[in-house]
Parts: sequence; structure tokens; C-alpha cells
Amino acid sequence: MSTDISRYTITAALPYANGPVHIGHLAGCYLPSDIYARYLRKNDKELIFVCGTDEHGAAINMKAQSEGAQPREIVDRYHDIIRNSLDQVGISFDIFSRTSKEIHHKTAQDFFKTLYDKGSLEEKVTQQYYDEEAGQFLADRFIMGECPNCHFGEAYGDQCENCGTSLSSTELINPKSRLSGSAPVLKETKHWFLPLDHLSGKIKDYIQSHKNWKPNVYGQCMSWLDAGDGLQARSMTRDLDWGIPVPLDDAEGKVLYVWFDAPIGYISATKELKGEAWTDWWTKDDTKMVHFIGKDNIVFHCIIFPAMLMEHGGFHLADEVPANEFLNLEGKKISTSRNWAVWLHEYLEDFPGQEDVLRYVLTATAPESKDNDFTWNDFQTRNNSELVAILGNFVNRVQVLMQKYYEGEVPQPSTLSDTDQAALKEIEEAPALIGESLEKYRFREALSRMMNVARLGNKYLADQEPWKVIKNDPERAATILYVATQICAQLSQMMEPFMPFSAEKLRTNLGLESLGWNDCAKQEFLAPGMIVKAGGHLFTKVEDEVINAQKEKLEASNTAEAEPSYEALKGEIQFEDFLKLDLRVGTITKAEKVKKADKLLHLEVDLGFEKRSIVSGIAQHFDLEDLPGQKVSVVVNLAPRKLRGVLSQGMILMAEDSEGNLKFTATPEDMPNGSVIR
Ligand code: B3M
Ligand code: ZN
Repeated sequence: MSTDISRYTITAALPYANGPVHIGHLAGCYLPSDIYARYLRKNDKELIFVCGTDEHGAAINMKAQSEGAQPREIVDRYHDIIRNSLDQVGISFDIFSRTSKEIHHKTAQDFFKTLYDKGSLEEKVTQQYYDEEAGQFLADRFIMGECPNCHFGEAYGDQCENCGTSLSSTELINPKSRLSGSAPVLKETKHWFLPLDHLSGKIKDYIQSHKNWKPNVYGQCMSWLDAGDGLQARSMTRDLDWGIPVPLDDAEGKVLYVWFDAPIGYISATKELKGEAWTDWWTKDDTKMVHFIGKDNIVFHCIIFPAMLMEHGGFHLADEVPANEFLNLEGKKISTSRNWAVWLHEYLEDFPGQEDVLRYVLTATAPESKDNDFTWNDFQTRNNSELVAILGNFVNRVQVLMQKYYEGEVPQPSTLSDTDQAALKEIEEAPALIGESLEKYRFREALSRMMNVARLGNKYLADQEPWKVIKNDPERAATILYVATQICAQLSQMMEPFMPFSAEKLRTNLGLESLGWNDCAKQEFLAPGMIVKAGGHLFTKVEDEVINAQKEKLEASNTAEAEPSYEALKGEIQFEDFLKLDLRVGTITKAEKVKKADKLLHLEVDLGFEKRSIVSGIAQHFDLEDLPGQKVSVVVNLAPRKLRGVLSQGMILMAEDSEGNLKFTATPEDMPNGSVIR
């Protein structure tokens, strides 16, 4: 724990108030930030943990339009649902505000005005997509099209969620308005730009001063800084009717870009919480600033927001941005629009009193360095085999044995064996070991180290068998139960950041307060003579039918076609490489099966200048009689080779979708055989 830090400002990404939060949000940033905040509080650190709903931007407008409702109605509804569900699962914010509040509007407008008055913003008239049917300019999220980088078909105007690239809407291929579905037209409009291009030197120095950041974060930032022609100036205002009005006279109908105002939401929430003292938490260098986010927010928190703060001046920039990757669900991307999600508020209804189980499973499977997958089977396994069978079983056995043999009174130990001393030493060292992981934002590792205390206890009891020993060596049995009770007590402390509800329940049974983290680096928590109460089971088994019901519910609620998955792009080639290919139009004239090869067909293809023998792996996709007469595109300068003894003098081009279905590439019927394809 560093000593020159006076206070911590911990922020968690502001969830859009256009829908409930799901397990991906929890795993991505709300759980890790809460675990970290609880750990720091247990270390008596001065901290604020701020969040709130992000209530502007196209996402809100889209939802309102889809329901024929006003944006205000949408944000009010989801602010409450989100705030209540995060509170119920124990996310212990010091404040959960919202960016539609007046204090935020004022803070964001003052911030913008400061940049404007300093001349930090470039005023530009640009071409912006306009939906003539809807009669409005289209902000980034209102436009969808093909990503120029990975060719994902549903990239937004500001970002491709498939490859994470930040975009400007004019880069999209075949853009479509998400309001009317029509192809938008470009129209002139004035906006104010943050000159990220001119600031990229300062931004790069800032990023490179944090080479210690998680590789997924540092790497993404550097790839943006070094990509192509580097950072581009980015408009900080939009033509929208819902948002924070631009505080300038000639800005009628224009609002602040949601990603300009949202991060300032952390500052306005701090003002709400701390009043005039907010500056301690945002301007002092002895403050440690930690932003918890998902990977799709990295560019905004590591490049754009710091650039804004640098230009404004006087701010302390983020020290850590431990972004997580994405959590998938049953092997597919979680999707709000396709309702492919486990919604937090629904989990809390379906699994009352099991908030800690979800906290445990999502921490144990957190996508800390790569995308990970949540499955209901894994949820059941971890609950039953880890929480019930290891942690719950150990705690329950200690409490049952303490009641059975000592009526809950902690017995006086006699001479401690080597095993006893080793066990007590391990619990004494646990806070330092778990703390080391938490300081490095390695929450999965920290959780596993916490569970090692439970594994220690389970093994200790199983090896020492006090229920047998007590028959002929009551002194030894007393020592064993004394040691086991100390292990149990340490668990009740170390569980707290991860599973606060169960930790509290166990501490109540043991008659223990929540102790300071470093005060837990000891061997005795419960002195002989103290009384521990009989406690029920901390965890209960999750039965198959419960899990099956969740899986059925998920399948039933999946409202749209599975999101297409895309094969990864191959490496970049030079134009000269492409020129080596000789592609021609041809027509299949004969087709027959290849002996002992159920996937191969032997085709005769007329290329105009000659007929070729070609072997193609299409047997399972077409009927033989349909093939003669089929126009095809052929690579004609591939070196000939034999496949299952049959000569193949070229390759027919096929298109393959994510399910592996094959189709012939479109080759014009009226194009003569032998025509060159360029
Ligand atoms: N509202 C969350 C998202 O991109 C976005 C975070 C803002 S944090 C300032 O899903
Ligand atoms: Zn992409």
C-alpha cells in the first residue's frame, strides 16, 4: 500500500439509462470497483466511490424513439432500476448520481466554456449525416454501417463494438439511419472540435508514463496513438434535442457530445458529495484516481477525457484505468438489443439472498485480460463445488462442532502442533497475500487466495478429525477446534470485499466486528472463553431444474437472429501481392463425385480458352445435377495439384457464412468465359 497517497477517487463507468444493467456490466466494472473500494475502506483509506447514470446521447434518444416516449421518462425509469439493482447486489457507491441533474449541466457547461474561452476548441463547419425522412442530423449512435476496419456490418458512427475502433460516422461504409432506415445525406453544420491531433504529443507522454497499465489498456491506447495518421480532431458537440445545451450564443439546437459530458459526470457527482472540497479529489497530486471501465470505454477515459482535463488545466489525471474485457454469455456476445443477457434485477428476483453467489462467480470468471464466458452450468458448479462444498462446508462444520462439544465457547488450546502453527501462520499471512493481488487489480487471483483460507480450513479439519480425536484426547480436540475457529474468523474478514453479505452473516455468528485489514494479520481472533453462535448454512446447492429454467428463459427471450460472428481478418498484403492472382469467369460443364471423398467433387470448367479439371470441396453443399451451367469465378494460375488422385488445375471461389454454408460468389451470367476478374 503506497504511503504518499492521501485519498482515492474511484469512479465506475456511468451506465446509460436506456436499459437495465446486466452481468457483463457487473463483471466489467461494478464488481471490481466495489471490491477495490471495500478493500480500501477496510484499510481505513480516505476514498470516494462515484457513479451515476449517463442520461444523454443517442442511446437514450434511440430508446425513447423506439417506445414513442420522451427521453426524460426513459432515464427516470432506468435510473431507478439501475440504482436499486446495483445497491441490492452490494455495489457500495458513496454517491450514485445522474447526468441530467442541474449541477452536472452547469459543471459540464462551465468546463466547455473554459475550453472555448481558452481557444482550445476549433470551430468548424463540417458535413454531417442528415436523415431527410426524420428531419434531423444524425449523431454517431444514430448511424450504423460497415466498419472500415473489420467490416462488421453493424458498427456505430462513433465506434465499432466488434473491433473497438473509434470511428467518425463519415468513415462508415453504406451508412444507414437507425431512425428511418434510409441512407442519410451529408449536410453542413457547425461544431466545436477538441484538437486531439495537436494534443497527441501530450496524450502520448501521458499514456507512456503509465507503462504499468494492464497490457490490454496500454496496448489499445498506443495502437490508437500510432494507428494510421494518428489521433483526429473530434467534435465535442452534436445536433440533438436531448442533452446539455452548448453554452454559446450561436449554438441553437446543439448539445454537448455525450462523451464530453459523461466523464465530467464523475466531477459533478464529487461536487454533490463533497461540496467545495471536491477539488481535493480532482486536482491534488496526492489523490490516486482510478477509473473502472469496460474495454469499449478505454479511448474515452485514456485519451479524450485526459485531453479535456489537460486543456482545461488544473486537474489530476487518472493514475489507473484497470479496464476489463468483455463477458460473453453461453458463448455469445451479451446484447441488449437482442435481449441476450442475464439482467441483474431479474437475477435478484430469481435468486433472493444469493447476491454473493453472483458476486463470487462473476469475480472468479472476470474477463480481466481477455473476454470470458458466463454459463449457467459454470454458475451451478462454482456455487455447489466451491461455495457450498469448500467454504460453506468448512464454516458449517466448525460451527456445528463448536456447539456440539463446547456449546459455542471457544476452548483453551493446549500445545500447538507443527500443523496447528502452520495453519495459524497461513491465516496471519492471508491479508498481505490477498492485498497484494487487490493492489494490482487482480481480483480473480485475490478471490482464489481468499478461497485458499477456506481450503486450508477444510483440509485441516479433514486431517485432524476432531470428531474422532475427542473420544480419547479431549485436549487435542480442543486445540483443533480452537485453531479451526480462528481460520473461520479470518475467513469472515477476508471474504468481505468479495462477498459482503455472507461475511457479515458469518461475523455475526462469530460475534466479530469488521476489523481493519492489517489488524487481521494475526493468529487469534476469538480468545478462549468467547462465545460463537450456531449459524445456518452460508450457501445452498443450486439444483439442475433451477439452472435449466434459466437456460430456457434465456433462449426464449433471445429475440433476434444470432449475431453473426466474423472470421478474423488475415494480415495486410500489398497491391503487388494481389496482382499475382489471375481470376477468370468460367462455367461448370461436368460434375461427378470423387471416390472415397465425401466432400469433394471433380468438376470440368469451361474457361473459354480451355477446359480445366478442378477438384472442389462443395459436395455436401450442392446436388450434382444442379451444377452444369453454373457460372463461377476461378483462380486459374494456382499450381496444379492432385487431390485423392484427381488433377486439380485451379480453384473456384466460394462465399462461406459463420455457419459454414457455402454459396458461389456472384459471377455475372452474361460475362463470357475467360473474362478477367479484377
Ligand atoms: N455510458 C457506458 C457505455 O459505453 C458509458 C460510460 C460513460 S462513463 C463516463 O456503455
Ligand atoms: Zn470493426
